[in-house]
Amino acid sequence: MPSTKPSTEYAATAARILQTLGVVLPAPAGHDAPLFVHSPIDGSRLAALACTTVPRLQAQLAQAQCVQADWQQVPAPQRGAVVRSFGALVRQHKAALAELISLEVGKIRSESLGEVQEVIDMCDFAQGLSRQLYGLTMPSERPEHHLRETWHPLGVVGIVTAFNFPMAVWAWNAALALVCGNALVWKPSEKAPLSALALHRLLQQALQEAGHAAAISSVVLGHGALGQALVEAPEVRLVSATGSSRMGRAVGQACARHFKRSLLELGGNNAAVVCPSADLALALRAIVFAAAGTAGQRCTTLRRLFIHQSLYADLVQRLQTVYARLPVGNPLAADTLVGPLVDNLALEAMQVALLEAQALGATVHGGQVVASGGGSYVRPALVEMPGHSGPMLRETFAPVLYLLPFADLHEAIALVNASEHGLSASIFTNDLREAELFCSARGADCGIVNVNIGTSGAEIGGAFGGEKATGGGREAGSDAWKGYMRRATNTVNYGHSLPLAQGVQFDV
Ligand code: UN1
Repeated sequence: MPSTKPSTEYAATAARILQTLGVVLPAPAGHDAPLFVHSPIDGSRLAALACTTVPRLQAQLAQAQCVQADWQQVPAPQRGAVVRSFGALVRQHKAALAELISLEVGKIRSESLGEVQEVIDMCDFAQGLSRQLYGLTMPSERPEHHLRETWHPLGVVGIVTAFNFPMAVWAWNAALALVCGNALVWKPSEKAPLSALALHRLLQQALQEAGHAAAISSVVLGHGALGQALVEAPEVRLVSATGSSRMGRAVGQACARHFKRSLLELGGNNAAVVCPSADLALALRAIVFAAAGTAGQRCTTLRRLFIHQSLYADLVQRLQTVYARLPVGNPLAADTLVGPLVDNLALEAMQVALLEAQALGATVHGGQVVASGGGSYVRPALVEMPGHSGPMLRETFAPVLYLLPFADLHEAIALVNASEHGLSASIFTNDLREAELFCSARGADCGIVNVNIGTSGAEIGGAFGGEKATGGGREAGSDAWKGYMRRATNTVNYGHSLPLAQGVQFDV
């Protein structure tokens, strides 16, 4: 897959974007191991950065805790105004930010623009929310008493994000955490620090223009050990972590040890069911975007497809036809739909999964490695499985779609739920009963359950997250903001007597 630009030009383009945004990259000192950033497009180096040391992280956390005291006193609508200004800056620099995402993680242009749009949407949402941090009032059982709940800032929030959504997932957390009155420390993926530094620079600008302290939000760069130090730090009241279930388990356990909150958004082995009444042309488009879009590297990517036996041969044939002509290549090229995998390890994991499936007797269509001159490009794979087993039971972060026929919807729902993860599931049907069953308590056991759309590409207005090994956290819309605040239940006695609840008598 030839690059459309010589590799040095990618580094130059990234440097130009960062410079326009006013980002000063942390330069590595001579004796430290630098963090090398590569472009998945051709494997070329984009930058070498200094990692944040643990003492430096601790200093940033101490500063964050210090400014937390002031930030939580700023009225929420004023905090919302800062998030609105940040969103306006992101709008202004949308194209440059999107280009940086494409360079650093290899997304096609349209998807990179979509990711930046998700940041903007989140800012709009959070700004509106800043006037709607509602608490309930409840009737008290006692005369002349008032019972209500009030919501208060929680404290410093640590945000750990993955490479595949290097801007949007932080924005889901940051926009809410900020209007909720919390300071932030962000550890982005070591594979995508430039996107983080660029986006964060705009937040710094918005904070500065409104006269707020820079330390309200900061970025730290490094590997797992730094993330662990962030999670363990006493200043951090909530850790929001996106990534593998293995990482999430460690984060969740560490948070539990310190009685701090965790908000986990982990893997998904997402499934869709195609029923006999489905609109097949619509289902086909939805399935291909969900399974092959983003080169299979979304946590919401469709990985398991259960097709009613009456349609199986027809739909698999149609999928094969579409898959065979999917344009795989340089994500900056206008007609590309499938860009590169993030690195060679991802490519190896995909090949291992395909070999395992073949050893079980599966038929694999596609999945070939595409010669690229540096990047890890593959043709998306369709895998006809002999049963629900082997690699089909785990999340491989690559464009592999496992296919299995089913006879009865209840059987298909059981297969959807026979996964350690519980992020996203879809049904394609025109039968109201089937659709409602799938969305009901007897249906898919996921955090996101869709009808006649794919498993990926959720809007920010709904709460995002899933069950089981997906971690149980909810981010973005709906009432996810409550995770970033502490709730106080207030009982106010405005009378002159002291009746006790539950009729208890205690006269002294
Ligand atoms: C992720 O892959 O971690 O629903 C997030 C989607 C996107 C977010 C994915 N809005 O696919």
